[in-house]
Amino acid sequence: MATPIIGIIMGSDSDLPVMQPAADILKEFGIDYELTVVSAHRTPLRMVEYAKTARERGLKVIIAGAGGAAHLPGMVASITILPVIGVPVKSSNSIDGWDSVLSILQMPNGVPVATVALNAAKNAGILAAEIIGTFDENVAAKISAYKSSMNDEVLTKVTKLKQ
Ligand code: RP5
Repeated sequence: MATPIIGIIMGSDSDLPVMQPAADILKEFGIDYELTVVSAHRTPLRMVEYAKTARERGLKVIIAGAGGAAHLPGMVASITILPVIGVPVKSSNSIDGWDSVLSILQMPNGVPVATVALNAAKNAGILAAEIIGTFDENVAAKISAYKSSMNDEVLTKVTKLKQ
């Protein structure tokens, strides 16, 4: 089994349905990833350990999803020097997801988290792949093909509209 280069973590297993598209798109691009639950509040020591060892274990990017008082992406970013992509998860009891968005987005100067849209785990996966594509031409080619096919799909629809 190859060494994962992307870490996908989430605050709870209840986040998995939202976070799964990140894993799916990485699989499509042929990028090895790991996926697990790490909670900033319920397993804080595991979170510290995960973030402290992530780079030495070979990870290049961390995708972190959480909902509510979503401190996981920011706390992980405060510990590791790897780029962290935050996915605000709309949890069932949340105030339309604004709690998750603002908890992840409003980071202090010096500790960035690249925050994607609410529940936008697929975009987090694509962004992570694009970071890998800066030094891996194979991955870069797959992302180019993906973008071309999106473009073609829209143009096909436009052509049909004209008929
Ligand atoms: C957050 O609380 C998790 O990321 C999840 O989005 C939310 C609810 O978690 P559970 O109560 O379903 O475990 O920490």
